[in-house]
Amino acid sequence: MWEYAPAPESRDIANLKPSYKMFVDGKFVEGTGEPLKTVNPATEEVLAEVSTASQSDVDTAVKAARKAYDRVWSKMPGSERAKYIYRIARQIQERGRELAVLESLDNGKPIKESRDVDVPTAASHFFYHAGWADKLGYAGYGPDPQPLGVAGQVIPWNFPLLMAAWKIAPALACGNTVVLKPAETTPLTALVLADVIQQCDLPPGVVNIIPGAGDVGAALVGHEDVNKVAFTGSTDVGKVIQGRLAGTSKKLTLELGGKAANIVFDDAPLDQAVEGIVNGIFFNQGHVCCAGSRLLVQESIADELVEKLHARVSTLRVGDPLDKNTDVGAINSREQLTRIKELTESGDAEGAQRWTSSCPLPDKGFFFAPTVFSNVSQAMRIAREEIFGPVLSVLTFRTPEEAVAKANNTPYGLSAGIWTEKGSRILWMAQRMRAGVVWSNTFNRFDPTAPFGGYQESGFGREGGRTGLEAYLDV
Ligand code: TXE
Repeated sequence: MWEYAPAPESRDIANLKPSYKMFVDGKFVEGTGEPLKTVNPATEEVLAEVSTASQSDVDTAVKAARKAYDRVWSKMPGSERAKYIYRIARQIQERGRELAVLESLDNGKPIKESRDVDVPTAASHFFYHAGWADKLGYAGYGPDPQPLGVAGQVIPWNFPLLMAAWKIAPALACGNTVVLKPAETTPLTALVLADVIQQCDLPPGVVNIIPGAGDVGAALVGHEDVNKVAFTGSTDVGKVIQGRLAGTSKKLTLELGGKAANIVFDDAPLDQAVEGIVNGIFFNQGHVCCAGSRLLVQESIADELVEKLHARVSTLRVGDPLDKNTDVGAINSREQLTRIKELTESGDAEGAQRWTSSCPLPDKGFFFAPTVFSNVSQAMRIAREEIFGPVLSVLTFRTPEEAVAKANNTPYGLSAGIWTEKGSRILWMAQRMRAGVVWSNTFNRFDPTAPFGGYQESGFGREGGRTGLEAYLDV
């Protein structure tokens, strides 16, 4: 039976402190909001108490960002801004172990993911955007594209450090200043990033990090002196923000939910496809906006593929996020676990066939066994709604036309995967898919050079790549 034996040194490696302050105008200060307690989802223990922002703290942070924008950051040559951003990238690398362990403690994700994906990708976003800071005149937007001003950024809990990097790096490269609100269940790595930023001597006020719940996010995005809003989170909240910003001059980008199709044709290399399917839905416990949560498999190979999939999923180890052998860690919060249970129960009620991995689950903490539903029809909730958990719905198709129709039969449109040996089919499919990213013979590959973002209810605007710069410039 699995036992939770937290390595005593993990708290030291993560440099975990009993309390954390918010970061405003270059200093760590006590917020005047109600402090929050952040919990280790693998043990349900409180990790630390975290200061939160009140409405007046939001105002103070925005004022600090405005002052830094007007007086320093927007006037600084791009080559100088680049030096600061490179420094941040290098510091993230140097403090990679601390950040990875802290991320796994606060979020619940397996250490091998925070170590090999979250932290290095966060660093690579700063490296990549540092490279743009002095080349914006060559980006094709005119000789001297202007920054927007103060960016108010709200991020979710599934990739706390990486989302902060996605948001902050392009904003800074383009000459904007930032007030960022991390998610209430995962504020810690963003606050260590604030420490990195302080150590890198960024001018005070260029980046401000203010923890808090949705009300703090609402105050930030609604603040009259914020010029640009970038939000990653649920489609429901994205719509509320879009409504509130209507009629204002604020520029908005939204990165919202998804219900991606991972499509497997009968000529696909099946073992490779199985790895891609597993990675597509069980990576980060399925808490991924672009997770491949709908498997569309060609009817002739459906039984064989599902059998192989069950065998492979049975080998996944669920448990202690800090164990290097863990494949699936903890669900980030009790609320999210409840949401996953409720949606999977709807799958049972609507007649889908549930298969659950028999791996033992820890007694404490928020865990959910990898689950695969077969006999899923398009009308079922598990085929339509974002579950945001380690749950895969299997549907079948006969022809490429049917695969496209089913893949596109969703209000979302963030990503998709296609598995086939036929290059012409990949191109044919990709042209017809309404999804911001289409992977072929791979899944969940992220790169700062590639623009990422959605169609339809998955949001609008792109992050990453040259196109991502448009979100932070007047072009
Ligand atoms: O999201 P919220 P939740 C989806 C996923 C998940 C569901 C709910 O399906 O099950 O959303 O997650 C801040 N104004 N995604 O409840 O509430 C909030 O404090 C401004 C997909 O956690 O959207 C947090 O910082 N900000 C998604 C952030 O918004 C507000 C990632 C996200 O929280 C706000 C997360 C408001 N009115 C969830 N209300 C993805 N695209 O990857 C809340 N917030």
